[in-house]
Amino acid sequence: MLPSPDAELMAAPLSWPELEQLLPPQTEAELQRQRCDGPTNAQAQLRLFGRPESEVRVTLYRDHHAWCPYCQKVWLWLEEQRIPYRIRKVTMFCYGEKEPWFTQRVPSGMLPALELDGRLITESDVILEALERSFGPLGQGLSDPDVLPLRQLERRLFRAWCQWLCYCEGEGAHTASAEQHFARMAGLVEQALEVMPGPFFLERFGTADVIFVPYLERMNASLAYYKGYGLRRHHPAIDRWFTALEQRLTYLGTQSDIHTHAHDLPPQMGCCLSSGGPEQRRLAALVDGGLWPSDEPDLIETRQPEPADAAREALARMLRHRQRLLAINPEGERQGAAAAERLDQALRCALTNLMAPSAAAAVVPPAGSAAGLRYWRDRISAPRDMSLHAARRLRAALERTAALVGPEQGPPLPLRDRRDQNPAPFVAPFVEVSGR
Ligand SMILES: N[C@@H](CCC(=O)N[C@@H](CS)C(=O)NCC(=O)O)C(=O)O
Repeated sequence: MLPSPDAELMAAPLSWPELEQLLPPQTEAELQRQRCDGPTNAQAQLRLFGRPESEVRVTLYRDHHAWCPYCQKVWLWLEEQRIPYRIRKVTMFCYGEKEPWFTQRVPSGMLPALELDGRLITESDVILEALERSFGPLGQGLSDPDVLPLRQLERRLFRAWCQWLCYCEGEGAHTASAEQHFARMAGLVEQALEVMPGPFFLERFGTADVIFVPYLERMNASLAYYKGYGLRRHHPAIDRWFTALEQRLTYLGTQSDIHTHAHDLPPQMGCCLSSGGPEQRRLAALVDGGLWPSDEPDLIETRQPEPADAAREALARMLRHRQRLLAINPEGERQGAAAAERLDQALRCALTNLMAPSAAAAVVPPAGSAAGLRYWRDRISAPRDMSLHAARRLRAALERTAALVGPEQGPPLPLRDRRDQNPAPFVAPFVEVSGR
């Protein structure tokens, strides 16, 4: 006899050891080796690409959360060129206190910074120039006559985006003209792509593409969320470019998603203003809820199909940090032992549901745990915590599980700063990774 849906709903969540058993066994040494030599990932402190550590000449200082666009540019360049390098992560002003060891070296605290053969360099373009001199350009280099006009175009597009995103609220004439100006600039970007035989800005993938990556990714996310504007739908050549980029493991390791950018940009940009129409509000609610069909035309964040291990990746990352995740949730320990126990059980329910083969067989979390589950849903950050697909899977599982017990939301995400995302509780003391 088939179990009734009610019986399925009554099922208990898996215990922590049972959840651990759903993952293939992996030693810490294997994990570190994969981070060091495997595909691009946000957790590595050392990248060797199979080479000896003695070859490392570069240290990249980038932000903990992978929110800084200029850091992404340098990070992607190093990954594409497979240059062995160390990574030291630094806190941005908007989410915590700058590390004194960093401000001693870079008094302004600005990121990215890079050490090359012991020489400290700041300003992302100056960094790329120095890297090109030492290791050769990525395709056509920064000062190539074909690349220079593309760099200027990227800045024009950037300014048009800022103008629309940060200075235009609602649906008035001012907003319409900012939107038109942005669409014209994006049209110029399309023309630049369309004259090429392939999907990239020049014949081969190179510096020009790397320069466009951080802000086109942020434009795609923020314009969908704050303006209801689907960049990839309105501009097919830009969509083709993103689709080709998504074939590269280097990009996938640095790629963020719509939810993360929608909420990391306001404190970085000063503010992001919503157009407030019905379509914009609908799209923003879909993103915040964490559940939307992957073919929603104005919310295309990837055209890569979901990899088979997306749920396992999310589970592994949650298990690694579960104690800290439980400790920082305001619905937990600070409310007493019963609340802590409820939250522990709720998280196990969500992770059990994440791994369940069918959404119908949902384990119901304890009453009163919806806000705690949504607190985590709202704070998963890609690629800091996990890849885009894993993050999407996990948000959906948290939301589906929370919805079984109620509509309560967690505290709203702050706009002026993201001190709720202070990395301090998660930061392992820096250890020089040495020996292989
Ligand atoms: N022109 C600089 C801009 C760098 C920049 O604006 N960095 C920001 C982050 S995106 C920063 O480090 N701000 C200090 C902070 O937020 O902590 C470059 O290209 O490197």
